[in-house]
Amino acid sequence: MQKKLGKLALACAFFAGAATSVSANNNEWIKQNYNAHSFYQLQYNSVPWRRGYTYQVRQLKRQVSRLQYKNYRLQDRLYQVKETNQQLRDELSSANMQPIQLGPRPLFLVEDMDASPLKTQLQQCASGPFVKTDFSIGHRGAPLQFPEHTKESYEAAAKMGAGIMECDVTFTKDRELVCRHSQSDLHTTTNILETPLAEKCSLPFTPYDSATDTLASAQCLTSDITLAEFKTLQGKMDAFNPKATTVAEYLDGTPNYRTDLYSTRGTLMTHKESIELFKKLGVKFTPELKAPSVEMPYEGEYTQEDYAQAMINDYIDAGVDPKDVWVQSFNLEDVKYWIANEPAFAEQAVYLDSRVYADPSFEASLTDFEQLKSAGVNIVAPPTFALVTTDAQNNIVPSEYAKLAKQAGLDIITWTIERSGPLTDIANNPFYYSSVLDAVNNDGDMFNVIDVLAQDVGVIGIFSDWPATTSYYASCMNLQ
Ligand SMILES: [Ca+2]
Ligand SMILES: [Ca+2]
Repeated sequence: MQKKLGKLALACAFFAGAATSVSANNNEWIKQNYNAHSFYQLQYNSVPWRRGYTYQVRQLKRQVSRLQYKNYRLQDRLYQVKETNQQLRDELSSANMQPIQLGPRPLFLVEDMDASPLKTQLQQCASGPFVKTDFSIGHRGAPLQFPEHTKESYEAAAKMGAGIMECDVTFTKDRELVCRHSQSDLHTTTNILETPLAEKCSLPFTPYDSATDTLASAQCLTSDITLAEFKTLQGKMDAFNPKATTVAEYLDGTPNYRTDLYSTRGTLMTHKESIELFKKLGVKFTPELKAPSVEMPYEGEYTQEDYAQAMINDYIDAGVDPKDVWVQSFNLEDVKYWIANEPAFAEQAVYLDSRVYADPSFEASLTDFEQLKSAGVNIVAPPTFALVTTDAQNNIVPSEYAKLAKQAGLDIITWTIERSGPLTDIANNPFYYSSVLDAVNNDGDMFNVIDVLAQDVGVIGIFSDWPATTSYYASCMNLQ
């Protein structure tokens, strides 16, 4: 633009110069002929000069008008560029490309690490840049602080750079799919017991009985209520007080390392709504088909296959690319159903492996993993403890499970980081670290586990209750 205006100025200067020189010649001619000619003659004789003058002025005007036109075109182009720029800004400000915010926790954990080259490396990433990554999976959203499977929890996880988000899928009385970790957890994850819908619960609230030391209980299933009723509930932190004598006490059980600070508006979501929200947030999808808490076929006709298919149908209906979806199930039969019936979605279906804690006789073997692989399973996902162990020097190293699964050509995803509370107190909540308890005694040790999972085990993603932590690591190490 400036270049063009410069040219215009140059052109004007050139023609102004030409005009001055014509004018000088003209004056000379007038001087030479003044005495010999009448004013009339002078006027007559000056006509060729005037003609030349007029011609040049006309040329100059044409040039100016051409430049003005070019200028107009450039202005138009500039406007278009500005408009495109604004569109890009709009896209950037949509969550899809939104700069992520990791908050203070990841650095708090880094500073808490024992001295090591890894600590030094992670410290050097303190000021970013941080980017969204598929390595960082929002486990039910960001339930370390936000009520799980709520809009607010998902939005928080996306803000923290989770590239993939989880909706655990179950169904209501009218067979609508909704996001809940279990078909049977409304009494601990929502305010249902405080609402008129409490009377629809499978088992009503029963207070703690100190005489017999019988713990407080209730059971409210998503299939106890309709979708419309489900949508009237409010999400809360998943917890209950087993010694409660009132509903209010029962609901008030959040562990002290979590918080109720964000429980004031937990918006419940259907599976379909989660798909639309995740699209808007620019994150990918990892729905888990939860085992039903009711007998299947439900009401004698809704089969497990219907249910497994319904979950896939929601992605097909929403026009989601199967490459952006990692369907999960603990039930190998569900995975096999997808392999047989929805091969595009089965390509990256995740078999959640509970055998490592639910089956005392289970021992990882190459044969077992090869059988899974040849059945069409491409990704296994055991809990973190199954993938790591300690060596003679108490270093965290890959487990046999990890080595054999990789050897069989399986990809590995694992769960769940940030679900154990303070690691200084890990003995009281050891599940996820049970194989490396001797190597874990402060919060910063979490990064040592993440590092071994990422670099030595080679997991493709980690579920986290606070995705900022895994996002920080992934950005620092340039993981995709
Ligand atoms: Ca899950
Ligand atoms: Ca330590």
